[in-house]
Amino acid sequence: MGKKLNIGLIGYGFMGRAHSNAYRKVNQFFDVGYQPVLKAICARNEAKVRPFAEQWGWESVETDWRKLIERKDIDAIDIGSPNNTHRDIAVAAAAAGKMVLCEKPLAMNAGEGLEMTQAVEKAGVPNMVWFNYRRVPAIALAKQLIDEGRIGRVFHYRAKYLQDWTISPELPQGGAGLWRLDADVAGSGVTGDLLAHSIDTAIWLIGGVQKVSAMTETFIKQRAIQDEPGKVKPVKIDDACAFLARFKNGALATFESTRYARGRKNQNTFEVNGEFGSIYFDLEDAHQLQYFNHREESHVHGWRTILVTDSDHPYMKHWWVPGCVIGYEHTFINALADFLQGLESGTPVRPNFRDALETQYVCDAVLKSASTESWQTLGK
Ligand code: SOE
Repeated sequence: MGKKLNIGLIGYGFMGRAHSNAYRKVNQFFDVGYQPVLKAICARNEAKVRPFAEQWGWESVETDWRKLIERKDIDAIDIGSPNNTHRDIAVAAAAAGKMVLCEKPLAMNAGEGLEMTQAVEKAGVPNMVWFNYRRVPAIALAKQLIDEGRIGRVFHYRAKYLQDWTISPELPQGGAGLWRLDADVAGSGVTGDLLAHSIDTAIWLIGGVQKVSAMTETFIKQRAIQDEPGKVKPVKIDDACAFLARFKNGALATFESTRYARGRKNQNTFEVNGEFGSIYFDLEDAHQLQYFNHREESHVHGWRTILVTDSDHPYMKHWWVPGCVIGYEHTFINALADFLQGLESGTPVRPNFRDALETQYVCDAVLKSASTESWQTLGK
């Protein structure tokens, strides 16, 4: 089963479940030289974290992340807690010589992200950011098709990330699940939470971003505070954001994200238009990739739908027989397998903190562009 790797996970919310599931399943499906051990789960609320530990098979519980980091029996710290905790935990974990895995977005802002990146690089510890959508087989196939030169020079990239769960003005901000609506905890709204995914995917597929011009809107200006009945607080997050971008290679892009698109639950799409073809992906049909090949004879031109479930498609040989689709949770298992394979092979996994910092710089530039109504140019 490989070398044991003792994990200390911080956070038991949505991502705590997704990561716990990945630690439990990875060795069942991937032949990797490391075996994660669910050593300790950490969260401030002991009454809630204890049953979580029991449900998922965590061996022990901590209520203070500093104690978790001090423990000699922990090899890797996994940060699945809200964004305003990422920096302090990652910097302390790296200083203690632990491997660090961190949920997206890397940080509240690029300043914090830089500190975190410098900390893991100085300590020389393996690190990864859970941009799980890179591990959707169809998105990994899109990367393969682009890298194989099948669509040639890329002219356009068009990304959308749409949800609808915050439309009600009655929805409070802060606390479990709803910390994403509180700028003091999340750093930003859809830009950090959703567009960070789209930007990470875009940089991976197309390359670096040169400049951006953005607009944002906060539709509901104040909300009640979940954990403080009777109190309201101004809403400081961006509810929606749209921006234009120019990539360093000259391609043009549009990105749009909102939590106010009635009927769209988690629609994460992109289209790439190149000289010889185009590619389209929609997370709500995650097992498919649309591909148009202009180099075919013109009488058979047309978009084709590739069912990305064959054993020669990315990741799929580890799962079921062709035609049997995998889902959201598998993207985390695939990501973890890549992290462990990186440890084994000595070729570190991507995206690492440095990659996620690049995305963070784009997020910061987008927010600055929106607040100053100006184009923002990214550094080299
Ligand atoms: C927000 O609703 C959210 O849970 C994001 O935080 C995740 O990163 C995204 O994958 C799904 O939506």
